[in-house]
Amino acid sequence: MSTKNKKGSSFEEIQSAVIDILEGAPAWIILTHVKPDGDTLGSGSALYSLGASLGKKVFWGGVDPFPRGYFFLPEAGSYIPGIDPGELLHREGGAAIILDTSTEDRSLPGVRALSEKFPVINIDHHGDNELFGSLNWIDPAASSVGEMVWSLLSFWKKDYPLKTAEGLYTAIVTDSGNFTFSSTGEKTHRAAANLLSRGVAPERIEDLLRSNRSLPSLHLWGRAFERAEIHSSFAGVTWLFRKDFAETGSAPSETEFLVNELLTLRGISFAAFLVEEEDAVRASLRSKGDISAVEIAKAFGGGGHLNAAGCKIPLPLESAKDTLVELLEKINALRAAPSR
Ligand SMILES: [Mn+2]
Repeated sequence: MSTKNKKGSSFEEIQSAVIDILEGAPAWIILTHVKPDGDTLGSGSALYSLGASLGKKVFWGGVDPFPRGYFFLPEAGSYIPGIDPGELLHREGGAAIILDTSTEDRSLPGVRALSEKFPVINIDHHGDNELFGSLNWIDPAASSVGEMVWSLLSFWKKDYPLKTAEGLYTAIVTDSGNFTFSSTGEKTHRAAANLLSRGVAPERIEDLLRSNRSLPSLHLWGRAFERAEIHSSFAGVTWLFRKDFAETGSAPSETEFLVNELLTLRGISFAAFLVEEEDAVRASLRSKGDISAVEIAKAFGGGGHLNAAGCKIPLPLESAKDTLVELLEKINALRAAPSR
């Protein structure tokens, strides 16, 4: 197993450098990615609780509003939508910590420029991370940033509050697909076991996460399920129009995990969920077996992990879907060809 990051330092060296910055900084400015998910929010909430317990001035936020489904996170109430990290770093000093964010585009504008003047710690598990921090800790083998932050705190030998443990557990359980995705390792389970020993109640988190659905979002998912199609016998595809959100009264954030349902179709090893946005279509892609979701995302200028990726297709929804289906047919033809 490699312990080197892209800059050639071992994880222990990077973790020590992260700890030095966090210990020395009077203020922590924690940043989550666009369309925030359970990993970025759970890890962010966890670090917020830790910083507060250490007497730091802590701020956290991101580009987008806080999604309703995660209001239960201990520090949800302190999240600042549209946070201005530049203004905070100038005013408070300290360091910024960017979580689960592979590209500058997915963070707040100007973050890369800030890293020339201030400590900006980039913690991520996407292999295609653009290393835009002043310190970059990238571990593509980790199931989640939650797992990485857990290992950081274990290495640090810091005691931390239950709120931190709950945030980390939420991050890990959501980003590992309840410990089922291929990125789930022994360390993922060790992290979870340790968090349980610190008082996390898994059934409580599960109940907050899943039994937390709004009726409009159930109607929204129904529309997507009704349209679902199978292409080239291996791909499940569905989509939502902007009007579906308006007509059902759902928020854009209420589609997290929808794409995973397509992968439960018998014989299906690739899933694509398309959402019409103002000027493009946002595609969430999932895969298993020999299909690479990230390769398909890259064909449209996107990125992500082997089995979970995304991209933006600058076309009307129908054309975006047709273009994707054509690509899937080509992939299917290549797979069907006898190997030699
Ligand atoms: Mn993640």
